[in-house]
Amino acid sequence: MGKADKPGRKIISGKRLTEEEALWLLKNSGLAELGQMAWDFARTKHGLKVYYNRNIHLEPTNICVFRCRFCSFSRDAGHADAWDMSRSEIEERVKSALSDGVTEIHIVGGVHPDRDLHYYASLLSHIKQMAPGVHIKAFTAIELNYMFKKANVEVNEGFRILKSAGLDSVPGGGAEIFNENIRKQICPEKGSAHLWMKIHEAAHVNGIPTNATMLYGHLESPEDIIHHLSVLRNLQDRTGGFNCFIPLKYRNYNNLLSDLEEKPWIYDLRIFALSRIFLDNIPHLKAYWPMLGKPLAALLLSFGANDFDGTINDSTRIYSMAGAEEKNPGMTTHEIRQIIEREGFIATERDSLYNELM
Ligand code: V47
Repeated sequence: MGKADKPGRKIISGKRLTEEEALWLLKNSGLAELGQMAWDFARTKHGLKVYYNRNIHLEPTNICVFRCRFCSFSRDAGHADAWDMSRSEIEERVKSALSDGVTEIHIVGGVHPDRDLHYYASLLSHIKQMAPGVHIKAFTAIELNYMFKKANVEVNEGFRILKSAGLDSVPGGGAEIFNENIRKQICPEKGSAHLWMKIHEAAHVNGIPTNATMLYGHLESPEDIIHHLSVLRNLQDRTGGFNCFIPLKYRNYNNLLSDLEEKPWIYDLRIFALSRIFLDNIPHLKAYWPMLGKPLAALLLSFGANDFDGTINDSTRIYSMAGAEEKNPGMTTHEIRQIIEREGFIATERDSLYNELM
């Protein structure tokens, strides 16, 4: 590509970037230029609003049949650090979340060898009975595929069962990076990119909105990043079912890829800004603070992110076990609002479908 500002001019005129232009920008654009485009794009879409919510994560178990090389969370049954919550333990957590006024419970965990669709449907019904007004966002595509297969239930039927048990939406995990060669190196046993897409498409077709993620900062190339974003943009053109995109920065503590250095924060800014301008059809971009740390998540609000995620209430271990700065992540809404407002934005509480709450 010739002129440095060619794709930039295209963005300003409201046209969609091609893969080639996006790749050029990711490789060649100055950070300020890329940041400015993402800023303009986000302001056009959301003004100065930045969203947050009141949520907890529930990680019922870290016992997992897979050994993804980037994962610091999974353990074999019987390991000293393995956990497997009982129903009453889960009940306690839901009760405490209710008394904290949460509006969302995000459930993900290890792919437990003994748990199938019926186990999880019963868990969802139980939680929904206790907390009928709370949105349940649950299970990565990889967990869903395993539980459907184990119960010998076809995907659409599986979603119908989970939806009637209380599933409201599906989180974005398990996407990692869609290039199959890299996937084989970082998570050889995990389902393919095609499988991840198939599950999300089926969720959308069954009226269940989902999120999408991308694990970056490990072995992937700039081409792999653009490929990943492009696959998501194409599916979104067909279904419109993605609410939010969440780039997840690879953290290197205590896993089988620990030899890889973490990328510097300047790379995070580029990934977020580029994602914002390329994914013109996915409304929200989340800076997930428990993974990134509060200062970096705050900075990313000026590079296209418009969602800070939530209060968390010290309920997730995936990222603290992987080396994230936040060892017991939790914030009050007051603290979240202060961070957002200090960066010059309008802190706006949302529900899980991005309706504003007063
Ligand atoms: O798929 C695991 C990632 C994901 C590491 O939908 C790691 O709102 C970095 O998807 N370094 C699960 N990342 C979490 C997830 C998520 C998180 C927050 C919000 C939402 C949402 C979804 O966590 C996994 C994997 O990509 N992950 N280990 C690690 N060492």
